[in-house]
Amino acid sequence: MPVFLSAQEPDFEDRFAALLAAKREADADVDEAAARILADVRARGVDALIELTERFDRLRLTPETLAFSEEEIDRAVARVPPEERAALELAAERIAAYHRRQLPRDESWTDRAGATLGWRWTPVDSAGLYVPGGLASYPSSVLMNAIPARVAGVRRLTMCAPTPDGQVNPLVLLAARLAGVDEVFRVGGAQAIGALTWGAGPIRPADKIVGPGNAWVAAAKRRVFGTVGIDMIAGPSEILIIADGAQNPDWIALDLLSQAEHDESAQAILITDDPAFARAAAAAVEARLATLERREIARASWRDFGAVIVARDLDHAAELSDRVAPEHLELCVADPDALAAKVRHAGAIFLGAWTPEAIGDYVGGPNHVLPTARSARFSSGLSVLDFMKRTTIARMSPGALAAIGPAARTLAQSESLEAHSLSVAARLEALNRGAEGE
Ligand code: HSO
Ligand code: ZN
Repeated sequence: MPVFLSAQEPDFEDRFAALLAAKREADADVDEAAARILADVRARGVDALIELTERFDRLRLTPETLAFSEEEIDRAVARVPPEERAALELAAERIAAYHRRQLPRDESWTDRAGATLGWRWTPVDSAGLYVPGGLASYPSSVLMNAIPARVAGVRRLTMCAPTPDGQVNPLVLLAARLAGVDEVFRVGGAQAIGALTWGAGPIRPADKIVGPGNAWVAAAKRRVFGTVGIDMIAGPSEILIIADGAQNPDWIALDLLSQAEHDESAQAILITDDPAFARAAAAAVEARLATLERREIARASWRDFGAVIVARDLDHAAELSDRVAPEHLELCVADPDALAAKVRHAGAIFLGAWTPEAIGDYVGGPNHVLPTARSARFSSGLSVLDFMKRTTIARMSPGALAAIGPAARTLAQSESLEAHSLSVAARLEALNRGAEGE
């Protein structure tokens, strides 16, 4: 049974706090194994990669067959039914259009002291995109990770995906094509992260590694962070829905289940101001669970981590939601804009009854790689900026140096850094000499 909470009950605060503190992911202790694999790839390069791929994916590769050839991709892509191709193309266009608006602007101005200041954005040279194998190999996630990189102007985009027993999802390869991925390698796991970090045979090092993965991949990404950039370590999916009593309980139930079906550790929470609606929605979830294809996964998630909360009113619902800081927040209420204005912490907000979160997973346009496990309190979803960095720029005129240089000298002296002080002083003296000579 999911948790039922009502703001009317005296122990509400304690039970809500317990819900917030609930640990959803057992940390698989794979850090040592990931470290060993990374060290092996770093030391032995492509030989280690080939051995590990044979061991884990039962696939014998050579340095020549590590990458998919263009012909192999052509053949796989040709197997994609037209309807799926068209859907993926629509998704790719909409995601690209949304992300183009995120491109940041360079700035430059001259202040009153005469200093010209600013900053300039440049993309990373190369990005590595990890795509998990098996059930979690989502073509939509390939688009969501690769398109922002392309829009940012990343020159080389490398994808690594395991192909256990040689199996590939043709849609994943089509998504890579549509998103402009330059090269695709048949390697997965911590070994792929090692190859993207230090290079191995035909796989060249990347500056930034993004994309979801299993516990080994996550551990490897944590370890290589600093040598390369990484996006984030994404946890199991979450949805929080604030709904008023006028909603269709079946729609809300399906939206809750759309995240619950991702993972047994996913979390779906409904907050409403209407106790009768809370009961109706919970009943609708049970009814849908009876027939859903992924009912085993969804039921476990709903049973262990689901929650139905009756708040005092919608303002209270927004306050509670902020304390959760959910990955996805649906506002299914009469005036979603007014309620959204009160929300401060959420990865993505979906306004109104006609915006199911599933639209955002595929074709809405915003990114579906979002902060989980309450990290929306301090971080954001994947964007074009994740593939760019900012260089600051400063230029002093002689007048500007004369105006602000003395303060720099004073501070340098107070930090006992003599060369700092002298490098400013030498110039100030030259300026003074010039002035005297006039
Ligand atoms: N909802 C997931 C992304 C996804 N959904 C991919 C379907 N496919 C991320 O939170
Ligand atoms: Zn989803």
